[in-house]
Amino acid sequence: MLGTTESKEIVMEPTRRNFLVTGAVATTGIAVGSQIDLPPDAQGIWAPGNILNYAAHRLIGKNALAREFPREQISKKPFANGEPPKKGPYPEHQSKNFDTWTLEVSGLISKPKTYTLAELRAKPTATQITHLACEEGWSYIAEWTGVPLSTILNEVQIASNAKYVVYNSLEEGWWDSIDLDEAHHPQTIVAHSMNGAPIPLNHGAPLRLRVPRQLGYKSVKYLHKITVTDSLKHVGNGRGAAGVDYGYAWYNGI
Ligand SMILES: Nc1nc2c(c(=O)[nH]1)N[C@H]1C(S)=C(S)[C@@H](COP(=O)(O)O)O[C@H]1N2
Ligand SMILES: [Mo]
Repeated sequence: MLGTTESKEIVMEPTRRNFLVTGAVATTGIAVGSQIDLPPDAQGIWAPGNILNYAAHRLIGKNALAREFPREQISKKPFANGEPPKKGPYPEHQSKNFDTWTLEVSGLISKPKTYTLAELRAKPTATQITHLACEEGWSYIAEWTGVPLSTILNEVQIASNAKYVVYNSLEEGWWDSIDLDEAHHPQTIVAHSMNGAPIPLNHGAPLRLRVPRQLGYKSVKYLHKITVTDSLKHVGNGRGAAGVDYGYAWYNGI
């Protein structure tokens, strides 16, 4: 699972390292001055790069849009990385055409809610044709349609001290989180359709959080649970995402 880009950084030149550390210290100063939180994975050897990347994006581009493409550029054969779970509750939902699938929303909100798939499909949608890039090097362009995450957050009424949205796959070991800027961003959507049809199994049926401003691994498939929180310290490994343990940065803006 360890991305090659990350492993390269282990042998980085001392000068580059100094630059990163200095840059990160400077950026951390700016970030603190601008009241940007440090990313939850600002620990250990990746801290300088992680802090730099996150703070820079938050300072200069928090409302920037991910690039969108014309329909002709949709990939004919999008590559699916992996298959849905063959054990646990997933196959049962699949055998019922996902009629039993739900999305539970809880945490620091005043109106906890468990959405059925039908309820989500009935909501006003946002559509985007965006690029999904894996850290391993391949990528594809697809059209995604779904409910803006902001619509859901507004409905459940998040608390004023909320800071992060944690999201879980029904697939064991896959969870991640984003800050509220990313969560409210218009291109962050709870996708239920891909290229005009329900999301295919291997691409995350029936729901996927599409986070097009970051690398592919943030777009968690088989989405079934969302939790709003003020801190990631007590969630899972305390570092914001399952993938951080495998060397994926918590924030990886593109
Ligand atoms: N539940 C789940 N979500 C996941 C993954 C996964 O294995 N399981 N892989 C991630 C990675 S590393 C990438 S690059 C993309 C791949 O999306 P694709 O299968 O549509 O190509 O999904 C991300 N979301
Ligand atoms: Mo990936």
